[in-house]
Amino acid sequence: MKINKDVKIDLYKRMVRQRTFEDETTVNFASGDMPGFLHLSQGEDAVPAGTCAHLSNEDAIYTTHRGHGCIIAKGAEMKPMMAELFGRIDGCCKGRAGSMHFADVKTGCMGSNGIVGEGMRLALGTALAQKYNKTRNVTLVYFGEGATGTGSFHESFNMAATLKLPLIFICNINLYAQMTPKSDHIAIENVADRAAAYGAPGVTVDGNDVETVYEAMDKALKHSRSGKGPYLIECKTYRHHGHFEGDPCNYRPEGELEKWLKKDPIVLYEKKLKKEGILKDKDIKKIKDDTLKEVREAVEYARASAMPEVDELYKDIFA
Ligand SMILES: Cc1ncc(C[n+]2csc(CCOP(=O)(O)OP(=O)(O)O)c2C)c(N)n1
Repeated sequence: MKINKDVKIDLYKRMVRQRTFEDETTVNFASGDMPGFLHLSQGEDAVPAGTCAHLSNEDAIYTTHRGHGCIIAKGAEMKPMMAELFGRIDGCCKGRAGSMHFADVKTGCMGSNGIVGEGMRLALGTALAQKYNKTRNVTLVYFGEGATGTGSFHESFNMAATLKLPLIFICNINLYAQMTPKSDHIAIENVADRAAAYGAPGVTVDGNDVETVYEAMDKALKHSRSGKGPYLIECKTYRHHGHFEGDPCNYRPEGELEKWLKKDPIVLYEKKLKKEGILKDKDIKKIKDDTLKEVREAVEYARASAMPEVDELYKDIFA
């Protein structure tokens, strides 16, 4: 597949936006000003970038407790996202959702989810609506390998395949479910093999190579948009930070992080784009500087936003 220059720059920018947002989040969380729990995805940045670059606001995504990157790559604005992380009233969910339950419906970000595997059941509903309304839109659901052991994964995949729903399953293999290594809870090498059990295609790709992810997503979209049902893309990658911010990571073998840092998807792509003459050092610096400015403005916006009043707790409740 030939990827044009504009798409390549777009893929790079999507990764830098995710990384910069999360790096600044790390700093603000460490200062103690941000409440709650944080699960970050630095290192996995190529997966949201390569998949979301194909989508419009009418396509939907569901993410996990580690969902900031996907939501940024899908196009949500940084200011309401950062305000949400600070628990403020100007947050995208009025400060009620925090990091693990972000939603931004206008950009198709239908919800993150702190319950492992549960995004898949919700995604099934959106995909069913898309098919029923003959929209040709798709739904993506992101999850880690830990979630592939849940009943939700098997039930949702089976139902999506039986009903031929436009649902694309994106599995981020980051080698751990919390602190448990993949080989301790999954007996097969590639979880993509499981798609065959439901009569759907499944592929395994290098999740640190953004163009490879982009190409895999192109094939998945052709399949799912044409009414053939679900598709599974397994992306092999690594999270640079711990399971949560503050995790001492003492379950990682020595040298593992360093090995993966050499395969940092942003660094690899910078090298490629420079070699191809698409970006020069000064272009890269400008993209990074502009993004950092935007993120820092989002932090200022969030800090200046008010805390929600207590009566906010009783609004927008469906019962
Ligand atoms: C139903 C449920 N069981 C257990 C947990 C506790 N828990 C939080 S994250 C996690 C591991 C998830 O691993 P994975 O799906 O691989 O995603 P990753 O954290 O690696 O992105 C677990 C077990 C939970 N949140 N929900």
